[in-house]
Amino acid sequence: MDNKTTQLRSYDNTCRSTINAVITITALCIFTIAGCQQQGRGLLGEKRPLTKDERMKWWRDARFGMFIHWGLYAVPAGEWKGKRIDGIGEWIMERADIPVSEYEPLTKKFNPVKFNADEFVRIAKNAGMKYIVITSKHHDGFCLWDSKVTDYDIIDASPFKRDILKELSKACKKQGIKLCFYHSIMDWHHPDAQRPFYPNYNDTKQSNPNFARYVDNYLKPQLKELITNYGPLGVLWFDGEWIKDWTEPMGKDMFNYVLALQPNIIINNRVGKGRKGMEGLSKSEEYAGDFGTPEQQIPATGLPGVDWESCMTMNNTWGYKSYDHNWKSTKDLLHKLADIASKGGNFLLNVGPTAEGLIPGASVERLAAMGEWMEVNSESIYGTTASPLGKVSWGRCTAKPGKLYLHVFDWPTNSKLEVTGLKNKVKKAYLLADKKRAKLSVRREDEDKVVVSVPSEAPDAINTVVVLEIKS
Ligand code: H79
Repeated sequence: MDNKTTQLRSYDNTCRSTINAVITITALCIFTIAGCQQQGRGLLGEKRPLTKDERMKWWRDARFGMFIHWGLYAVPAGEWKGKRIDGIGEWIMERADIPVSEYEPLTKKFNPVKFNADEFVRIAKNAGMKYIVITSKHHDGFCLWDSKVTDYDIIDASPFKRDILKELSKACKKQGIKLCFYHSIMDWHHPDAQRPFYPNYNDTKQSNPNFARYVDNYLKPQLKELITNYGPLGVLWFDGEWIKDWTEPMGKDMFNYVLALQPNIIINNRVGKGRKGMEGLSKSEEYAGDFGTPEQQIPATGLPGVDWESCMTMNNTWGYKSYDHNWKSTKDLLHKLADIASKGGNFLLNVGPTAEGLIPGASVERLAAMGEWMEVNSESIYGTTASPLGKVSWGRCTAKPGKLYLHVFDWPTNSKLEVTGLKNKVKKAYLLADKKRAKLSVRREDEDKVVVSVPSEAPDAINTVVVLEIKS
């Protein structure tokens, strides 16, 4: 009964209708639900689901988060048996055709004694990030917490024997950062999942006849552990949903299962089968999930009413690779942050800690530099919505009620910043970095064009924000 009632309840107030698989539900169940909802309590004792807008509020305001890909793959760090393995580091088990019998012993070498959860969280917070999404379990199946349903975890299998997620959960709580988990649906280690497909763990044409057993006895209990013992969580970030065994009804069931455990949690669209490849947005509203997940890319435009988050690496890998030095510049990263915010999305920027437990120096430096910009300019990112001006020639634009933030990447050479597409009266213009908010003069040149007089030199070489207070 628990499953059925869960399904009914969780379609949240936007009511994604199609209440499937509940045809046989008894009147008793229905009365139970009605009773619980009237009291404002869920069946598991929590408050009943909020509206989607209420659930998404903190996430939409946050705009910037840290992705952490960390696991056994940090030990080989991109090399296997003396050879450099192409591709993303966390896929080395698949890319180098490593059997479980040879991959498992990496647990003995995973001893990240330099790990300091407070330091990880501090690095994220100082960058201006509001949430952290860490791999509780990636496709290789290794678990960063003390899972009761497996010994393939940090406590039972590694010499480290410290619960990484517990330490992060405490540090996040202390520093006011939302903790979120990435959890892979696909599992190359579990015999009832993709393990038997070796050497093609990612073979999308095969299915495992015992997959339902993996979902019921392993995947779901793990999620329950994570939500119950490490929560409340901000987001559950699923991945690996493209496998043949996983179906949209299973995705909806999982969505409901998770919401029943924590009604205000946010779940990405990879819980189901609706994602359009790496572009990441959902094919339609019919599919499960709260937000779209473009991977390593930024949509050309925003989509009104659609929540999305671009996840991206700073070099070419998610999991640590010792020889990947192809780092994006701070300028590029800050421009991406403004670009994403100007289209109404979130930026989930990745770090891949080493097997010693450190975030690579190149990442730390870039995050610190982003933090310096955010320290001055975060008002133009947090809680903003997409640009009402469309494309602007000199940079990007974000908005709040009564305010436009002009993110100027290319500073005008003649001290005249032209803003086209703006019919509203401009009440005041100033540089966001200017604490005194000294007025910049504004001249209307056309029905839909104003010109702001700005200093001859760009105050910030990467992105200077000019604020326009406008009459709505
Ligand atoms: O965790 C990081 C990567 O390890 C993981 N996602 C990020 C966040 C990732 N898994 N796979 N990939 C990245 C690339 C794989 C893409 C493919 Fe497919 C899987 C090609 C075919 C199957 C998904 C489904 C993308 C296109 C179709």
